[in-house]
Order: sequence, then structure tokens, then C-alpha cells
Amino acid sequence: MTPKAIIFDVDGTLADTEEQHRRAFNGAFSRHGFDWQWSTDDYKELLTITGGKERIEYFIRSLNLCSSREIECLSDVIPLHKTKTTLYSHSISSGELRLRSGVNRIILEALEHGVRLGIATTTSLTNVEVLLTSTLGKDSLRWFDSIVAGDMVPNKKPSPDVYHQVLKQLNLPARECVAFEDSRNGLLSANQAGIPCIVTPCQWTEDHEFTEACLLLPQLGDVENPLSAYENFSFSQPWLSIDDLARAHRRAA
Ligand code: XBP
Ligand code: MG
Repeated sequence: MTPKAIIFDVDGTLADTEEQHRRAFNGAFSRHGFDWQWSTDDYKELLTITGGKERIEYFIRSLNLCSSREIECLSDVIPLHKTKTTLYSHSISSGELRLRSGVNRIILEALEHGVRLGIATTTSLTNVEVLLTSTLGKDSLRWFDSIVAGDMVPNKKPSPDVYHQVLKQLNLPARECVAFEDSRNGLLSANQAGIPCIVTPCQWTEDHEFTEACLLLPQLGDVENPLSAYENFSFSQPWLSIDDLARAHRRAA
């Protein structure tokens, strides 16, 4: 049956945002007088640490600084992350980034079919708000019955905390929902919460392990970016429609 709700991850799933995050981290380091600059290779490694503040702290501890310097740098994590979030918000509100293919389409299809919407993300709430308003318009925040972000739960992905909180706010059982994710941490988080998960990897996560996904697709697809047929799933259209989603969900249940 059609899932009662679709719960979206944000970074990498709604949009391919991590390059904008990486540049914002590097901009914050410069503004705070640090000569740190995360290359794309550095960042691909660091992305396994979920949460920007946790990522900066992990990086500082990896520098093997003397304890006094390490303590001094760690005291800067919160202000650094605040600057980073401001820089990231500016870059996203410029409208330079679009949603991944098929995301806008399936959100509108879900609304038309009475399928509820939720967001379960590790990123900061302001980042969710600026991405949704700059890509879907300011009313779009109201389309989501639950938005749970970053520090709103004790533990970040792969902990299931964020998905548990969304399920609580939606007042729905896990098996009646479906999650969309891009990373292994996100897949593990959704699955530990008992939610079947469809994965659309992005450039930063394409080499992750996704065996537990109920469906693995390169993207959700739309008219401009049709999906080719997939060996283990036949589509009614060359994209994942709500009807296809219901079939994939039944298979997973
Ligand atoms: C991805 C993350 C976030 C972002 C950075 O979140 O792990 O930490 O990389 O955002 P998700 P912050 O895939 O769960 O949406 O600096 O705000 O944490
Ligand atoms: Mg993600």
C-alpha cells in the first residue's frame, strides 16, 4: 500500500549540498584565522562524521596538537560552526543550488496523493529552512508535518534518534513510512528505526555500502532526467512515481 509518509534526508538527498558545506567550512576557518582548508578528498573522509560541529572537533583532535593548543582550538568549535552556517545559508539563499532530479516532482505527487512529508536530517535547522525556501518557496515549510534537524535529538545519524523523533511527531508506525537517504549513516539510521529506506547516492557517497536499502537508484528521475529500466524494478514511467513507491514499499514490508 502507499506509504502514509515519506521522510526525506536533506544533504545529498534533497540536493547535492556538500560542496557548499565544504566551502562554508573553509570560509569559516579563514575568517577565524585558521590555515585549515579541507580538500574534496579530506571532506569525503570527514563526511563519515555526521554533524558539522562534531566534524570540526574530530578534525582538530586528528591534528595531534599539544594539549593547550588543542583545548584552545576546541573552544572555537561553536563560533566556527556559527560562521560556517551563516556562510552556507548565504550560498544557498543565492539560489545557485537546485533540488536533485525528481525530488520536486515526488514531493508534489505526495501532496496530491495525501502522503504526508517529514524531514530527518543531521544538518542545522536553519540550513533546512533556507534550502526549502530557496528551492520550493517560503510556503514549502508548511508542507512538512515534521522537520527534525541537527541538535534537536541527542545523537546524530547513524543513531535512529532523528527518525524516532519524526515518527513520534507524525504519530505513525515505522513500517507505514518510507525514508529517502543518500549515505550509509542515513540508511543505518532509518533502518534502525524500522523504516524501509530508498537510497539515491550522491557524488560523496556513491562508494558506500547500501545492501540494506529496499531500493537503490541513481536519482528519483523526472521528464528531463529519465531513469533507465532497473534490473530488479520495473517503473510505470521512467521515474519513481508514488505508485512505484507503493510497490517498492510493499516489497519491503
Ligand atoms: C549531512 C550532515 C551535516 C552536513 C553539514 O546531514 O552530516 O552535518 O554535512 O551540516 P544529512 P551542519 O545528510 O543528515 O542531511 O554543519 O549543519 O551539521
Ligand atoms: Mg544525507
